[in-house]
Amino acid sequence: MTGIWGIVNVTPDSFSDGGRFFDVDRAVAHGLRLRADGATVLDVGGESTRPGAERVGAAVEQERVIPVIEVLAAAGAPVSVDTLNAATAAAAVRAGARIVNDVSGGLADPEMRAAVAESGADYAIGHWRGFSADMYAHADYRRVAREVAGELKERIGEAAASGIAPSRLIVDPGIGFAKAGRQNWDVLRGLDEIVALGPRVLIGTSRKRFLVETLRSAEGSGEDAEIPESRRDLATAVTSALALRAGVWAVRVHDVAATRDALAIAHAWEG
Ligand code: PMM
Repeated sequence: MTGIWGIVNVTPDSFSDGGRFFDVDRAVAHGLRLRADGATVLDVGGESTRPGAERVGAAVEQERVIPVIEVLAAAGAPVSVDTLNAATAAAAVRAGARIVNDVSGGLADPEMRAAVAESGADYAIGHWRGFSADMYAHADYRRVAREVAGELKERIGEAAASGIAPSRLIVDPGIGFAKAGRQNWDVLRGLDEIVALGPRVLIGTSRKRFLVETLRSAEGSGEDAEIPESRRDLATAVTSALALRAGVWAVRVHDVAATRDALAIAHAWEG
């Protein structure tokens, strides 16, 4: 059964939940709600990675995520921490997180791999070519899926060399990270190259810009046309069903209930 990572953003500036959960109690309640909706992992993050986002320090990040992780883990939920910082990863594992979700795959913080190796947590490594502020400057590819798979293979090798057992790894092609528009579709179309790497595969398409661009183009509306959250969540759920068919291990989403339903239907189709 394809896993569902429910997104718990504890940031005041997340583009997709508008900072509504920037408060421990509310973030915890939101996480528990996602768990009840069918999330298999709750992915707690305190630093927005949306295009152009400012970085926050590790201290602020930990103030945001650690109390939330403590409560969710104590409630029995499998928790991952979405962070680029080794110190935050280590603190999160001490607070009960079982997975470190590093969208940079170890490139953002030179201490990250050692911290994860030491922690005993599973390690999700994303495909990444630079911080959000200028990541589109690196969106230059000849064959996107092949290059993403090749770079992830390097990250897998580095993680293994740091003492992280291959069975603890999860790989993510980093949809939207240093990839513009249709390059994301090229990655999704070539997911078999990522699956062939060996580790479990995670993907995150939820509410992302490339889905919005596709919906706008389908309806013939302009670049600034508003696409409500409900439509972005429906588009996301469709990608979840297609990800199941592509052999993906888990999808990372905001609307867990919609993806749960989409996966149930896709499963029934598969038989
Ligand atoms: N995307 C975002 C944040 N964290 N983690 C993984 N593993 N994969 C992703 O695609 C991913 C991620 C950015 O989206 P958000 O700001 O809506 O959380």
